[in-house]
Amino acid sequence: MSGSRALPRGLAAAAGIAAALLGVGVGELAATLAAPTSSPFAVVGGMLIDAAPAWAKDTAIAWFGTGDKTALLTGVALVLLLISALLGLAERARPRAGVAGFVLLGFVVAVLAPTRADAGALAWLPALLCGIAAATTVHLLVRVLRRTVSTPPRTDGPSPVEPPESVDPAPSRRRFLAWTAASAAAGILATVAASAGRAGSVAANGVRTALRLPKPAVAAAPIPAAASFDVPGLSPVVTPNADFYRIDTALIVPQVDPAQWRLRIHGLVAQEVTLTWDELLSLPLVESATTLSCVSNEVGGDLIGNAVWLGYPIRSLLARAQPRAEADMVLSTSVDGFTAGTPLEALTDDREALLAIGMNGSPLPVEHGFPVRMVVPGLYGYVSATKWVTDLEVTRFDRARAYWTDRGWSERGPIKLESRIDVPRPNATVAPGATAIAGVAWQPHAGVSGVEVQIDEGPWQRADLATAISADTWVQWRLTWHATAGTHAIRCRAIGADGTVQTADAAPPAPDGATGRHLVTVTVRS
Ligand SMILES: Nc1nc2c(c(=O)[nH]1)N[C@H]1C(S)=C(S)[C@@H](COP(=O)(O)O)O[C@H]1N2
Ligand SMILES: [Mo]
Repeated sequence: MSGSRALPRGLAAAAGIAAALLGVGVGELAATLAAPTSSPFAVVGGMLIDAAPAWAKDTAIAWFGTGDKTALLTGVALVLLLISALLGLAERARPRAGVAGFVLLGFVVAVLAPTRADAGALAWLPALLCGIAAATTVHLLVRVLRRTVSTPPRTDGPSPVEPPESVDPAPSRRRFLAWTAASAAAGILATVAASAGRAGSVAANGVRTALRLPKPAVAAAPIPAAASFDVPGLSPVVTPNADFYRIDTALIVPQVDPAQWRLRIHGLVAQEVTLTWDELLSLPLVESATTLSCVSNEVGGDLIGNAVWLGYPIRSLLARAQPRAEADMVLSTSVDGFTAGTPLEALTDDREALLAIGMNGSPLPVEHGFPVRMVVPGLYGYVSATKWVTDLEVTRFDRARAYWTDRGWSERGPIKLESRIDVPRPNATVAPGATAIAGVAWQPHAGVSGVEVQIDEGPWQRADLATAISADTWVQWRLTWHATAGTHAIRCRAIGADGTVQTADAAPPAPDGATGRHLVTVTVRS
């Protein structure tokens, strides 16, 4: 009997999947030991992230929010499982076809890995080992599978007239299943061990915990009590670090040792400047509250937060470097290759644009840019808030392009005037009578002078505004509503410091930030 035809397809696919799992385990282990930023998953995921156009980032964030990375990696894993099942089938149809497929996959990723910005010298190794391990495994497993059906012709049979003894395939099948399960289990174990090892050896976390921030030369004024309304469910005026949204392209959070950290300021400058961590700490640091928003924040969305940052004014650093007259942009680069293009003016005017090392009284959390990031009042994060920053190139908008501007987002990204209803929650059911409607409003750098609320198609009513920390931060607002039975639509709109009314025109986040008015529908019991 001919081998392939009788081989169950399902088992061959299972062999492919088990081989891939073992390969992934080997690749992840190799990454942890030799090239932490070059896990095959991180390489493929990172390339997909970099290839994504504006609408794709927008859709991913709209669907998955800050879980966009988990969603991406899950997607990559599912595609890999599908491909490996197919390679199992290929190996069944034609010995070594699956082997070739896995070797090719590993090879392609190994060639791509060193092109990533954060690649180390051994970046190519994990993917190569992953491919070889998967190829070897699929070959061996399918060979065992073949034995479950094709048995050698019996030349020493007892008697030619007796019907050929039917070979019992059960033991070899059991052996196949055992080996397949063992390969899959070993792969999963290795992957778990590798990620645990990576999490445990996160160097930056240890250094960060031991660190004590210097006292600011200019401390932020204490947050006035009048900055906060006592309304349950209303966003706190200062967002705790643990609740602060996180958006970046890093699948593996960059680990930067402050002792090795350098910031180079160069380009169109009279004087190149290099700054070390110790030098930065010895400078007179400033504390300042600034609201940071992501351009991908939808109307009513939560990709926004307010923190008290500790850092050194970027304008003072640039004053040392002395930008040339023709310069109009600073291209900041992070260790992982992300770039942002910030108008030079926003970094040299009187706003508190900081090279920040502290966030709400502690060193920057690793995922928020430890040890050093930028924070610029009034600009969306994608054009200003580079985390893990190591390089500032003074240049021109017509000469340099940044990460997101290369992908269809606008060159300039001033944060738009917006407001959000936090209380009541969308689709809440509330009791009739006096009910608090409350939220936040912002236009960092410019400031907000008022908020108005509309119930159904009624008149716009002025809400109470809390005391703003400064024009750079969002401000809480509140209105007492005498709720009557039925379903009601609540809308809000902010009034800018200059009297501008927040627009009703709805625009999506791409290419330069969403607009429109937040609408919350509630049901009031009778
Ligand atoms: N290195 C790096 N810095 C980055 C990004 C990034 O992808 N990589 N994303 C930017 C974007 S789009 C935003 S909105 C802010 C978010 O900062 P947070 O994660 O601390 O809230 O970081 C900015 N800085
Ligand atoms: Mo963003």
